[in-house]
Amino acid sequence: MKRIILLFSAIILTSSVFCQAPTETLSDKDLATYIWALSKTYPDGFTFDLNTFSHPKEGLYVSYKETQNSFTRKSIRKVIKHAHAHDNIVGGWRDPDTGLFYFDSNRRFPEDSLAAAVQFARDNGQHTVYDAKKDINVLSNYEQQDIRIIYDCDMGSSTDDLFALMMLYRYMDMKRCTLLGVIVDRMDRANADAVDVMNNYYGYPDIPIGLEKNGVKDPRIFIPYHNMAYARSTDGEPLFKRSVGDNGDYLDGYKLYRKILAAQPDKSVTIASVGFVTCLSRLLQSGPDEYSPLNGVDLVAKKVKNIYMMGGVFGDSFEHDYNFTAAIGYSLKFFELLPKDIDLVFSPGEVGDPLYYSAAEVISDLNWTDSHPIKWIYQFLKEDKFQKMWDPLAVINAVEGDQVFYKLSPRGFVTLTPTGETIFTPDPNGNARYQYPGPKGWSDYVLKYIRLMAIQH
Ligand SMILES: [Ca+2]
Repeated sequence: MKRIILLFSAIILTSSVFCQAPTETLSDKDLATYIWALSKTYPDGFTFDLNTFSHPKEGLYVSYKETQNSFTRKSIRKVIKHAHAHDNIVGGWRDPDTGLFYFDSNRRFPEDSLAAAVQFARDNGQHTVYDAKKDINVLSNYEQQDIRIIYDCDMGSSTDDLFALMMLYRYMDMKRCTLLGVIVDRMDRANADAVDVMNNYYGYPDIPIGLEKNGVKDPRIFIPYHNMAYARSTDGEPLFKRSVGDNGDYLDGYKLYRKILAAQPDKSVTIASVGFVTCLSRLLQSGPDEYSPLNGVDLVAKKVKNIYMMGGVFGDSFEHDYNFTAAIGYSLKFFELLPKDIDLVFSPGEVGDPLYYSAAEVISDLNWTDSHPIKWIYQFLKEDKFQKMWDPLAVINAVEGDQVFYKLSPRGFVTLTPTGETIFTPDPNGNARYQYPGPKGWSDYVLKYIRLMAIQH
């Protein structure tokens, strides 16, 4: 009954009194009554602009630490006072663990200032940044973990490899991970040159790039963007900056793995593998060299913490996995040699299947610039396909952490058959888990999250 009365009072307040009254004419006491009523109307949380007396429709919002722990009706006055002295934004959220409703004063950032908002959240001990336009919360990960990632992709075919790489740069901007290097496991230096363009475009020109030199011969190409690095303007100038350039060379992919791993602390490296496993396979089969006296298996066992892979077909279906089948000899060796105490998390294709990012949405999200490598692909190749966002899932999972964004299967071991089927055998001591497909709300959330990353600049 109490709840009904309070809800009713909130509706009355909203509809009859305050909407007609300019905010500045209200006393803080009246405002506090209103904010209290809002907490009953929006038990899951709200953000409220005291200037416009409305729920904001855009912008990023982060709570100030000064109004932390304001969970009583009495404390709302203090929150309002702080808000008046700052951005005039008041928010509230309910802690599901304690049932307490917390009120806070918020700072507003433009939607394209995610890194600044996350930094502010971290400085203020806040777990989340709220995006009002997309109605999603972004984790600030303020208890910063030391996530060191090697990104292994088959750049030069589907564009989801590019979006996953874009997300890694954005995570770097937010200081949520360190990208140690990019391995291109699709042969042809044009594919590594495309990464060189991306590194430069996103402000990380020195991230090392390795290139597969003895991998899958002539793999299928879905979208032929491999010449993106050599795009020129109408007056003949290169469109995109590069740091390796035409005369530079790339280390063989497995060699770069060895070089990077040897220099890292033990059990510290996360690998996000979203292409073939040729370089990983050659790494495991490698012997001691100038970078490490260890063979590949021992080097991986010593340095690698976990691997997040786009691939695998689990559950009831027995289909071939494209990434593994295209390089079946390498893939079989990879599964055979990978030490069984390295955590493996698979993102099967079916999980990313509902994540359509249309060409129109991509171009719209990148409308903040005329010249952009991904936009170029969609504009100049007249690429109008929907691209499923398979690869970003492995990156998101690697950075956001287990079970934050996704549900995983119980543990087990995964083996690969000579025909490319991934077989999962449940075992509580197993090193492998796979991601379950999410509900529609989850797919919408992830796609919004990828799109929020894309508009940052
Ligand atoms: Ca890929």
